[in-house]
Amino acid sequence: MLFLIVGGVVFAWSFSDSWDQMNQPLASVHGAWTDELFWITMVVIGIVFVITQILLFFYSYKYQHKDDKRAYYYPHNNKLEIVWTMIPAVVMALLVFAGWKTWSNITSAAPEDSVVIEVMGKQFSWLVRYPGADGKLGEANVQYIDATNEMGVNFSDPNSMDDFMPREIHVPKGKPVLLKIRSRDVIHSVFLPHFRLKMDAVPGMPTKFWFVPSKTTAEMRSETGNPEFNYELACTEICGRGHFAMRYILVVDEPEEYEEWMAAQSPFIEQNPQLLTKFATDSKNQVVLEKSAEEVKTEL
Ligand SMILES: [Cu+2]
Repeated sequence: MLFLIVGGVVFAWSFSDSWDQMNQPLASVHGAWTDELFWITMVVIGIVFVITQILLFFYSYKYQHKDDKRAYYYPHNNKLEIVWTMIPAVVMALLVFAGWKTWSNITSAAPEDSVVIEVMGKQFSWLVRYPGADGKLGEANVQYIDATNEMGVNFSDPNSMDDFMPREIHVPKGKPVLLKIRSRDVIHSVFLPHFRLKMDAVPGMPTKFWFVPSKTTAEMRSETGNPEFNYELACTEICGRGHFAMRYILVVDEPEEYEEWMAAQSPFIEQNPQLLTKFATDSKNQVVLEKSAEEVKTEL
């Protein structure tokens, strides 16, 4: 009985103590569906958990061995078997069905007018790329990766010319945002807790996730009363020694502010023009690596 009481108190304490960390304020449209499902599931299994734990400890106390007491022989009851099989089966099926419905809504195709952002995990940081004014990400391939071109963008692809790699992610409030997720080395995982967004970054297997942010960073700062508040992208897959350092700031702007920010960004290739010389291509459009600037100039 002591176990039941102490265990119950610790259980309740762990809930209340970590409440704020576990329940970050919500800032996305689909997050409301996730939260609803989470809380329905939590309440259902919470009630069952509490009842079964109380019975488990209480019965083992009540029916403990006594010399003058014999156990009642009660081998089988079909009705009871059916009841305790059917009820959990139906409840589980309903929860699974609701989860599947919600998940297929969340992972439906992103709207055409989504803001597209590429996020690439590497040991140990995030690399982020925007498609620029043309709205098209240039082609990328691991074979193009070098110390400067960390995302392996093909700079002979015209679509790459206006791609930019900012130090912070900016997204507009109320507009759909599509994250195209890749990894360069091991499995990482994109986690944006305020948006209820989590998706693995898997080498060789691009993944994606789209969402609609519903609160700007400024709104969240006044809601939380914390003027320093920032949305954070964290890696949520233990990926090596520097895993803890994989932190990236995400800013939700009003749409006008977002447009201003976009206009102020300059293409990656403008900041690193030396990459162009590496990407002088032959007729088959194959990259000739490590060409000097002089060689390229003479060829041109
Ligand atoms: Cu990681």
